[in-house]
Amino acid sequence: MTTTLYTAAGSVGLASHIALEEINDTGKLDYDLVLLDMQNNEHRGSNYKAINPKARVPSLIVNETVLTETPAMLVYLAQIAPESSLVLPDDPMQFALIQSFNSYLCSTVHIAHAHKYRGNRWVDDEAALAALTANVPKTMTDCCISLEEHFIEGPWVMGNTFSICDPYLFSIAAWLESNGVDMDQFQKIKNHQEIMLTRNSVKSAMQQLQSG
Ligand SMILES: N[C@@H](CCC(=O)N[C@@H](CS)C(=O)NCC(=O)O)C(=O)O
Repeated sequence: MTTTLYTAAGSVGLASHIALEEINDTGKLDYDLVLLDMQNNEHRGSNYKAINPKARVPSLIVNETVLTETPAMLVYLAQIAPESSLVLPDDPMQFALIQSFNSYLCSTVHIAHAHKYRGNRWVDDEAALAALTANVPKTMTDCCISLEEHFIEGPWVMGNTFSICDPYLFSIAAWLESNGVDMDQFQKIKNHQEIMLTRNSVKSAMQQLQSG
């Protein structure tokens, strides 16, 4: 089996990258990492669009299959490595809660963040674009309130057990300060960032991004 992750520094690809490193801790999966230069729009070039026509990162290529969308990639990685820290719960409701959290990150929090840098996906008009961007600190703060009050149990998202929610939250939490969120209001997210930074998988992924 060949596995390749296409990702970029500062992107949500970090979630799947950390997940791959979690699996590597058990010595079970070799994978190739391809870092795209998003600042120079490499993800919009014809080479990458031949792989992922959506021109977004990440993409996970397993043999001939191209898998996109972070929640799907995380579940796939957990399913192929049940002996790793990513193991999925057998209980249907526990698994549904994991899906619920990751769906919220994908469909709501990531989109609220995209309004800051990619607002022209939604509006062309300059005044509308400025209004959309100006609202980002508020919408992202609202998302964080929801994460803290309704989702994150602590210390890990699902309580005492690490799960595929944790690399995802860590990747998105890295954007919060630049989105104008006052992190002092969100102690659970801050604690989560701290414990994630102690994991080998996170250290290793971040080192690869820095030296890439
Ligand atoms: N729903 C996708 C979102 C992927 C996505 O939008 N990635 C951003 C980077 S965080 C991207 O590729 N942006 C490039 C662009 O909009 O041009 C996922 O969860 O994987």
